[in-house]
Amino acid sequence: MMSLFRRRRTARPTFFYGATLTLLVLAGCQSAEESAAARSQRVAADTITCTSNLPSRFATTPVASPIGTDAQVAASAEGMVLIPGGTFAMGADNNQARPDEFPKHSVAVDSFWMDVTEVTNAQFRAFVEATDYVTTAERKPDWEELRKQLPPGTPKPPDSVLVASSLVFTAPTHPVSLNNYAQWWQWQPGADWQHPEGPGSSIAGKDDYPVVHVSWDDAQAYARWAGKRLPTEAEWEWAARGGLEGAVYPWGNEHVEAGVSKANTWQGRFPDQNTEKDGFYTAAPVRSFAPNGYGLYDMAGNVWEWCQDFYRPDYYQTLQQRGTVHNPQGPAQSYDPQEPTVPKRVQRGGSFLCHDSYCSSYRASARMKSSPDTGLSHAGFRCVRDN
Ligand SMILES: [Ca+2]
Repeated sequence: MMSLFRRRRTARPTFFYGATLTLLVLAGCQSAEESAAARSQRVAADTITCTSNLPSRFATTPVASPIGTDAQVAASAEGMVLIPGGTFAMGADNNQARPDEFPKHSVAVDSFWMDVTEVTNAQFRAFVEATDYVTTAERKPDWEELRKQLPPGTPKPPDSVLVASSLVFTAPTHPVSLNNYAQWWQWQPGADWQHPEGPGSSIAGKDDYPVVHVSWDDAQAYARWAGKRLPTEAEWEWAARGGLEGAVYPWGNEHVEAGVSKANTWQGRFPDQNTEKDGFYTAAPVRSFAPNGYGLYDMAGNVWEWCQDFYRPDYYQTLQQRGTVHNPQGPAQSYDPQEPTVPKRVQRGGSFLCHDSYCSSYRASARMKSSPDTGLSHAGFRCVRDN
C-alpha cells in the first residue's frame, strides 16, 4: 500500500520538511505520524503556493546522455515553427498568480525554433530505438543517491519498494481535501513511458499522444540526440503568449472554461470527478485544440513541459533589478525553500489535471518545479533549437 514518507523536522528550524518533498511509497518504512505543528506548516505552505503540489521521484544515478549524430544535430526544422524575437513583460498577469510569478519584469528573447507540439510517443520511440536509452522510471532507484536528499538518519526502505517506478495519478473515489497530494498520486512500480498507468497499460495506438513519465534527464537526453535543446523558461513563456501582450492565457483572456474548449484541463471537481467536457480525462493527442498565435499547440494544459532552467522562487526579483534582461538562462543554482535539499528544474504549461480550484497552471505565467529525476503521468516536454 502506498504511504507518504514524511520527513522529520531536523535541528534546522528554518527548514520545513513537509510532505511536499518526495512521494515515497515505502511499505514498512512509515515514520511517526506528522506532528500537528508540521502539518499546520505544510498546509500553510500549500495555501501560499500550489507549486508545491507536484511530488518528486526517488533520486537515481544519472546516466550519460547519448550525443546526437551530425545528421541529427543538423536536423531540419520539420515540426517546428520560428518564434520571433522580442521584448515582453514576463510574470504575473492577474490575481491568480502565485508569489513566484512576481514581480513582472522586462525580458528580451532572441528568435528561436520551437516544436509545435509536445514530443510524442512516436518521436520518443524513435530516440529509444536508435540509442537503447533507458529512462529514469525504468531504472532501479539508487538508495545512496536518494539518501543525499533526505534528512540524516532516514532508514533505508525495503528492497521490495526500491524498484523501477513512476508517479501515476489515481483518482480518489470521493471528494478529498486538496492539501495532500498523496490522495491522488501513487508510486507505481512498472509505470513508465510505455506503460503510463502501470503494468497492463500501453501506448498502443497512441503514437500521437505526448510522451509522459519522462524525467528532466530523459528530456535532456532526447533533446541532445535530436540536435535540439530544452527551452529556457523565458523562451517558453514568450512563446506561450503567442504574440499577445499581458494576456492571462495563450489564447487571450477568456476564462478557460468559457466558450469552446481551448485546452485539455480538468472540468468538474478535482480530483475525484471529471466531466470531460473538453473530451479527455487524461492526455489528449497533440493538436487536439487550436494553436496559439505562433502556431504552438497545447502550451496550456495536456502535459507539463520541462524547461532548461533551475528553479528559484525569488529569481524574478533579482532580474527586475537589472532592467531588461536578454535571454535569461535561469539561476545558477536551484533553491526551493520548501525542499531545500532537493534540486529542482522548472516545468511550464499545466496539464490535464489543472483546475481553477487547485492549480490554474494553464496560465502563461504559471510556474512549477520538480526534481530532475521525477517522472509523472502528466509530464512531458517539447524542444527548441537556435535560429
Ligand atoms: Ca480534460
